[in-house]
Parts: sequence; structure tokens; C-alpha cells
Amino acid sequence: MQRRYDTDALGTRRRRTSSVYSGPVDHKPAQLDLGRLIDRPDGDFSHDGVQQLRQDFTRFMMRYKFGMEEIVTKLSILRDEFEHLHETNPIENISSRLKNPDSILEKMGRKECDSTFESIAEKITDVAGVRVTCSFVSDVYHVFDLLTSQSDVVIVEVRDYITDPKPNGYRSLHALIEVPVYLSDGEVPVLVEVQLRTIAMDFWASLEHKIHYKYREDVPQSLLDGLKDAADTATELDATMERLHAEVKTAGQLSAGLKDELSRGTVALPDDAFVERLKRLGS
Ligand code: 0O2
Repeated sequence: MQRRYDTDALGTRRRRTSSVYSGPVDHKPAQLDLGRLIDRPDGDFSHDGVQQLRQDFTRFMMRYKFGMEEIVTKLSILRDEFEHLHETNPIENISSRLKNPDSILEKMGRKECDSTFESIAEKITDVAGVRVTCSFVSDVYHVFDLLTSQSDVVIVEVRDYITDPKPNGYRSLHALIEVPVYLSDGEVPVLVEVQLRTIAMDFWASLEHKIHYKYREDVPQSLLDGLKDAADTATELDATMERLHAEVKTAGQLSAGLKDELSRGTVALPDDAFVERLKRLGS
């Protein structure tokens, strides 16, 4: 089916179908000035159209929240299914966040983004973010495949910083995906950035993030070098863990052949409980 879209006043592309959405687009909000929201710590939004701006901003962010929640639900279903029906679970942890207005403003500056919802929606692709941590690199790709093979998930872009790490050592698999959100007045496709990484990658990224937050642009070279070394160590750790994991899994599988061989000989059969423990250790 050919998909047709309109872009509405909040910068979200809305899918047009004859039955769901064919009405007029939303009203055009005033020129966006998020600073006016942020500069009101007293919480008084009653002046100068700020109330309207605040409402528009809330509606804009809500769509991302719903899209993000859909992705979290999809991943939680996968995790729970693995938990109950499989021996191993590729998903260790799922977290999510909406970008806060400060962070959106900062990125608007960096990305030369106009002060319109449309421009933010186009240029800031991680307003809604979901992060998945896995034990093994193979699990990262497995979860990516399980999520993106779902029929209502559209892959917009993939950045594989695992195969191709950033120069500072950052590794993760980033997927920009679009999911449909059904609002009272129709369907809107919402963009969500999903970051998938191993526990080792996540450990490194959170430390690196803290260091950058603390030193801003002035991180001492010795720390940058240390971080790069740590990134290399994390890569080696991931490779070793993957190898051990594969070995233990294979040991579990081989035990059937070994059992057969042994059953024909004089040696006692390997203990099933022991093989089971080994399998768990590797999962
Ligand atoms: P937060 O706190 O997650 O909101 P960029 O221009 O690099 O900021 P871009 O080009 O839109 O972002 O996309 P990219 O490179 O895929 O990175 C987006 C997000 O990935 C970042 O969001 C981080 O969460 C994470 N990320 C990317 N590079 C690094 C890195 O070198 N170190 C760490 N720790 N995280 C990284 P935000 O907005 O920077 O942060």
C-alpha cells in the first residue's frame, strides 16, 4: 500500500488513509520559543501566548511519549516471553527517556535547527529514546532483528557503532524506527531512537557521559586516552564473553553426542544437572 503523509503543525508526519485521517491539519502554533518555557521557574505560563506554546509543546512531546511507550511495550513483551518460555533471555534491561527541553534547545543550536516544531521533528531524531542492554553482542543483533521484523515497525536509519565505533571508542547499535500511534483524530507515525548495546558498552558510555558532563568541552587528554583504552578493554571483554558463551552452549549441545558415545562405552554418563548448570552459566 502506498503511504501518503501530511506534516501537521507539530511537525509530525501524519499518515493519510481514507478511513482514518483526511481532515484538516492542526492549527499553526506560534513561532516556537522553548526558552520562554524554560525561563519560567515560577511556573506562571499565563502570559503572552506562553500558555498556547506550552500546550503545543506538551502535545508535541506526548506523541513521542506514546511512540516510546509502544517500543518499550514491544521489548517488554519479548523480554517476558523469553523469561517464561526460553532458557535464555537476550534482554538484560530496558530504559527510556524523553529529551528534556534544555537538551532539545542545546541540540537545536548544534544542528542549526529552526525554531519550529517541524524543524525539531526533522533534525532532532532522538527526542524519544529507548535503550536496551544485552549480555552479548550477538544478543544485540538478535533483539534488533526481533524488534524491526515486526510489521508495524519501519526502520528509518541504522547506525552501527559496534561494527564501526566512534573515534572516542563509543559503541552501540542505533536504530531510528517509526511506529504508528493512534490518537483520537487519527494515526501518526512517531520516530523513536533505539540504542542497543552490551552491558560493557553501557558501562563505558555512562562513565564517558559523566566525564563529559563534569568537564564539559575540557576533558583532560589523559582521561580521553584512558577512556579509549577502557573502550578497547570493553571490546575485548565482549569478544571473550561471546566466545565463552558459545563454548558453553556448544558444550551443552555436545553432551547429547557425548552421552551417546559414552553410553556405548564403559565410562559413566555425564551428569545432566551438571550440563544444565554449565548451560545456565553460559546463558
Ligand atoms: P542523551 O543524554 O542520550 O540525550 P549527536 O550529534 O552526536 O549528539 P546524533 O548525530 O543525532 O547525535 O546521533 P548519534 O550519534 O546517533 O547520537 C545520539 C545519542 O547517542 C546521544 O544522545 C547519546 O545518547 C548517544 N551517543 C552518541 N555518541 C556518544 C558518545 O560518544 N558517548 C556517549 N556516552 N553517548 C553517545 P545525546 O543527545 O548526546 O545524549
